[in-house]
Amino acid sequence: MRAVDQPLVLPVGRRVRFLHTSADVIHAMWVPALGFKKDAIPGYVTETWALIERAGTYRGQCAELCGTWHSRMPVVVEAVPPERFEAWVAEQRAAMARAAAEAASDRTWPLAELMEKGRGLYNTKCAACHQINGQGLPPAFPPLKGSAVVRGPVAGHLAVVLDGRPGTAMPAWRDQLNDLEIAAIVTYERNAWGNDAGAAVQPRQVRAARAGRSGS
Ligand code: HEC
Ligand SMILES: [Cu+2]
Repeated sequence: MRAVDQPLVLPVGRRVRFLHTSADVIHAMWVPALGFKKDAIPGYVTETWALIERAGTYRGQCAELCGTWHSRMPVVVEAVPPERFEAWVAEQRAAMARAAAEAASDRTWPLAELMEKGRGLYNTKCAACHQINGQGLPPAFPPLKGSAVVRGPVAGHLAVVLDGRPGTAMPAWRDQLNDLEIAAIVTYERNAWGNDAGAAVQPRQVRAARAGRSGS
């Protein structure tokens, strides 16, 4: 419960400025060894800084009681020499550029490839509520196995995923995931756990669904 998928990599010996905000409720990312603790508040930007003197792994967690998943908000900072930090930034930029190019391409993806990508994304982004086995935790979190939305028309399924269900815990994923990621997750949901659409949803369908709603 103290490990993360993506540690925060920072350079030693350089003053680092942190800008905090939140997309949902108030959190406070706190790494005691670095001395900073500041609320991250939706609609505000708060600021702190640190100067890390020694390379190594620093651990922390959310220090503001923020909801059901408060116990699952670890922070891991990997402090590395500046040259390694620069190399890491360059790698991240290159990976982001590759991912953006891949997502923007007009390629038609085979079902199996979307299922593979979709399983990984679903398990990290959606399974906390809907569960790995798609059965949800009723009545709070509905099952997606056998769901009328997931087994129904693609347009309705995409609308729920893009815009969420305002007033419920179901978030809008429009600004969190790109077209390829949403296509992969929706394809996975439609073909996993005995849901048997038998067809893929392509990134271009997600692009069209986005455009339809925003009107811009
Ligand atoms: C924080 C919890 C949470 C997370 C994370 C979450 N959902 Fe949901 N989801 C909900 C809730 C709650 C509902 C039911 C909303 C309502 O009452 O209408 C829902 C409903 C849905 C529905 C409609 C199901 C139906 O039969 O009405 C779909 C489809 C869906 N979610 C897909 C996703 C996908 C895809 C992801 C990940 C990208 C995701 N959800 C992540 C909480 C969550
Ligand atoms: Cu939190």
